[in-house]
Amino acid sequence: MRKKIVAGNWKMNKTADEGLALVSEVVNMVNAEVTGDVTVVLCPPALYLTTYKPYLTGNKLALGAQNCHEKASGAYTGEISAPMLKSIGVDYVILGHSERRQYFGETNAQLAEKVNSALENGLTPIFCCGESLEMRENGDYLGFVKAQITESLFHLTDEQITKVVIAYEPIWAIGTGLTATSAQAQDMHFELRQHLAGQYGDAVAQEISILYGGSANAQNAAELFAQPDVDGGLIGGASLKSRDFVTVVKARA
Ligand code: 3PY
Repeated sequence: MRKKIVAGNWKMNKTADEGLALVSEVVNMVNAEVTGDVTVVLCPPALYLTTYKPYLTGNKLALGAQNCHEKASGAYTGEISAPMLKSIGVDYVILGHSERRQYFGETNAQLAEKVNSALENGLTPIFCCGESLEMRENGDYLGFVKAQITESLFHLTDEQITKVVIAYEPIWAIGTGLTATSAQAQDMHFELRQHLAGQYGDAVAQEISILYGGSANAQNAAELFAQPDVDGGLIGGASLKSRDFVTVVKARA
């Protein structure tokens, strides 16, 4: 059975107090209302991780960071490493979000190193992939997304790849209000699982959770999650409102 996961990517939002109010609401709602088997990962800005950690009570909630550096330590001003995240009790780290690829120039090769560092330090990478609108309309978008996975993940062993969570986030659906239809999401997730099976075999591919991201929200989550290869969601805007986020969580539980 693949792990069902709903992760909230807060991006660069919320002051410390606003964030703490959101965490408290989400924790209370999840513990009171969610009975099914789902892991809920909160990914606030790194600055707040230590403060929020003690508030994540219950057995469903985990803490995630939005990025880490590929090196363990050194002269990299402003950066945060995987061992540092692990040392404060973080379990997950989002890697290769399209915003980091676009604004910070992250490459598939660099992301391979970040994935290695996360795994070496006992963090679960949530590895993001996805194509632009131009690519979807005019290009080999499937080949493009498969190459992101090949170049950043296919050096891993069978054991390591099963520790990675993949998030398919079409860039044209991020922050645009557009969402992939459930059929488009399922087609891509199925293709990505086939791609993983080609490298690692079907049994391993069946163990890897593939999340959908890109304007998933309280209205469309149930239909997306009903697809056989959609194992959960990486949620942007809707993770900033407790009721909306917990509605998404309940759609997956
Ligand atoms: C979105 O939902 O827009 C996201 O980018 C989630 O990571």
